[in-house]
Amino acid sequence: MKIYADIKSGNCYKIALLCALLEIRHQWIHVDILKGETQSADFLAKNSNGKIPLLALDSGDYLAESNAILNYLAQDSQLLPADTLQRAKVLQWQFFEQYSHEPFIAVARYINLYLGLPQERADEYKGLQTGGHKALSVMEKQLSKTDYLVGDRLTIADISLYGYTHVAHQGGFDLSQYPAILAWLKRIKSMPLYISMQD
Ligand SMILES: N[C@@H](CCC(=O)N[C@@H](CS)C(=O)NCC(=O)O)C(=O)O
Repeated sequence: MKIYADIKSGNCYKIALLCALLEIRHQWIHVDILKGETQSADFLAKNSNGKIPLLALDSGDYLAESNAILNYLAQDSQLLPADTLQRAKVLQWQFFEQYSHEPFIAVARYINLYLGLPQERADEYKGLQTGGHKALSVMEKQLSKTDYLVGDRLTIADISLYGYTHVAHQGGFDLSQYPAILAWLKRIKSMPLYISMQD
């Protein structure tokens, strides 16, 4: 299978991390967002939404949306619980990630890291901090009670939220006020087969 992606994007890195942990063989095809490669006719023919990550299966099918890709690739693995309620809780965190976490933390990081915090987006950047901290507080509350977001084992819910949380400082978020999140980040980083964004 092929994965169209950019390792610096948290949404794409989630897939790289899952593939590393589950030792899933794949071909990684770098796509440069800033050069407009997601908007080329060739790429839009694969994903009309013009976004990475995109999984291209050997069957000729394509699958977009990072969390859908995680669910697909993690099927029948220990990273996706078999129990219906536990599985729904994984989805609960993944929907939370897309609606209450990523739109603040990933966007603040994009404005700062990719765009170099231009003056005309400074107010927007500042506004994103409130929503980002709210999401981090929700995670902190859960992680003060359990080692992982869904119980006592790593699941793809953790991989989804790890993607942008571990680089949240690049969006101006100081994680030192979230001890449970810091301990969780450390726990994930020490997993056998873990790879970093730099890898
Ligand atoms: N909800 C999507 C978001 C994907 C997304 O926003 N991808 C960004 C990179 S992180 C992208 O491809 N942007 C390029 C563009 O919009 O042209 C997911 O989780 O995969």
